[in-house]
Amino acid sequence: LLAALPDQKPDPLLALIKKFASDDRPGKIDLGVGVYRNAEGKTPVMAAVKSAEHHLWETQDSKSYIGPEGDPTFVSLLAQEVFCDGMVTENLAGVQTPGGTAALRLSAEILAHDNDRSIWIGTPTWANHNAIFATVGLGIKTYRFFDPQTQAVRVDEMLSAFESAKCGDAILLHASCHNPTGAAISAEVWSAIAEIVARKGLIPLFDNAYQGLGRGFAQDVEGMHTVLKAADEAIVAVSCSKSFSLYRERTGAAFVLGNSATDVARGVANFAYHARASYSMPPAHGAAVVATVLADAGRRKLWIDELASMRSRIFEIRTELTNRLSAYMPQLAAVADQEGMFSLLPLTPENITHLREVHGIYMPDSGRVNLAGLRIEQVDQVSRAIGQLL
Ligand code: PLP
Ligand code: TYF
Repeated sequence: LLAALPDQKPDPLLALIKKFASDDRPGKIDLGVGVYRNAEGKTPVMAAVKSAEHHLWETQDSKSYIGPEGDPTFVSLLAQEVFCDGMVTENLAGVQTPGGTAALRLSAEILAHDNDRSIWIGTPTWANHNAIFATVGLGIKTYRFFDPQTQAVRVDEMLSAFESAKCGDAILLHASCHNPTGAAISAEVWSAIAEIVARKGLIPLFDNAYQGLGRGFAQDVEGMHTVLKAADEAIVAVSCSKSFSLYRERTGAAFVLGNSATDVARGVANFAYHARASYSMPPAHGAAVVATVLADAGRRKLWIDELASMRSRIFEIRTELTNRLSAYMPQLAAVADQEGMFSLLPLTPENITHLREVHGIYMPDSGRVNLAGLRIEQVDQVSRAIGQLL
C-alpha cells in the first residue's frame, strides 16, 4: 500500500511557513502565506470575535450534534451579508462548511455529477482550486486571466473563453481580492460576464474568500451580484477565515441559487450528502461566533469597524509600495489599483531565492506578495531589495 502511493509535495505556501520559522535572522520578513497581519506583525483575534466567544462560553449549553447542514441561523445571517435584499428569497439556500475549502469541495461534488460538465478556471488562481476540481473528476479548462508584465486582467481572453464554453459548464470567479494577483474586475467587465453567463447558460461558481478586505464589505460583492442576477443557477462558496480572522476555526458556507425552492432544497440535500460522506458535520465554534457577531448590532459594528481598519492598513502599504516600485518599473503603478492582500510581482524564481537568501524576504516562487506581511517602516527596504531585481 504505502510504497505504491505517489509522492506528494506540500502546498508551496504552507511549506514556506516552515522555512520561514526555521530562519533565525531577526530582520526576516514573511510575505508568503495569505493571513492578515497588523502593524505589529500579529494576526490577532478580532475584538468582536472575543466578545462573541465570551458570550458563547457563558450561554452555550450543549455540544450535541448539529447535522451536516450546520447551523441554519449562521447560514441565514451570513446570507444577509453576502447577498443583497432581492436575492435572499426561497430560491437561495446554503449549508455551513469547514471553511471556504469545504464549500468549494461540496460545490465541485455537485458540479461533477454531470460527466459532460467542465469548469473554466483562470490562470493563475489559488493553487488548491485545481486540486479540488481534479479530485472530484470535474473536467478543467483554463484561460489566461492576468498578465504580470502589464499587471492587467486579460479581459479579451477571459471573455472569449466564456464564449467558447458549453451551456451547463461552470466558470470559477473570485468575488474580489483575486488570489494571487489582486487584479480587480471593472463594473463594465462584470456586466459583460453577466451577459455571456445569461446568454450561454453558464453556471458561475464564486469563491468569496476575502469580502471586506478589498474596497469595502458591501462593494466587494457588487460585481458578483451583477453576475448572480443574470445567472439561471449559481453557486457561492464563502470563507469566513479572512473576513472574521477565524482561519483555524474552519468556518464557511456553500450557497446555491436556483429557480425554485424545490431545486435549491435538492442542491442543499446534495451538499449534505457529500458532507456526510467526508467530514459528516462542520465544526460548530466558528459559525457560532460569526452568528453571535452578526446577530448583535453592537458586535456587528465592532467587527465592521475593525475590518475597515484592516482594509485601510493594507491599502496604505499598497500605496507606499506602489509609489516606490513604480520608480523601478512604471507598469507597477497598476498595483495601486489592485485590491486585497495580494499582488503578483514579475519576479523569477532566481530573484525570489535571492530575496530570501540575501535579504531574508520570503515569498512563494510565483512572486505573490502578501502586503499585510509588511510593516510600514519596512516598505522602503523591501522596495529597494525588489527594485534592484526588476
Ligand atoms: N479561496 C481562496 C481564493 C483562498 O485564498 C482561500 C485561502 O485560504 C480559500 C478559498 C480557503 O479558505 P478557508 O481557509 O476558509 O478554507
Ligand atoms: O493563498 C493563501 O496563502 C491562503 C492560505 O491549502 C492557504 O489561501 C494556502 C493553502 C491552503 C490553505 C490556505
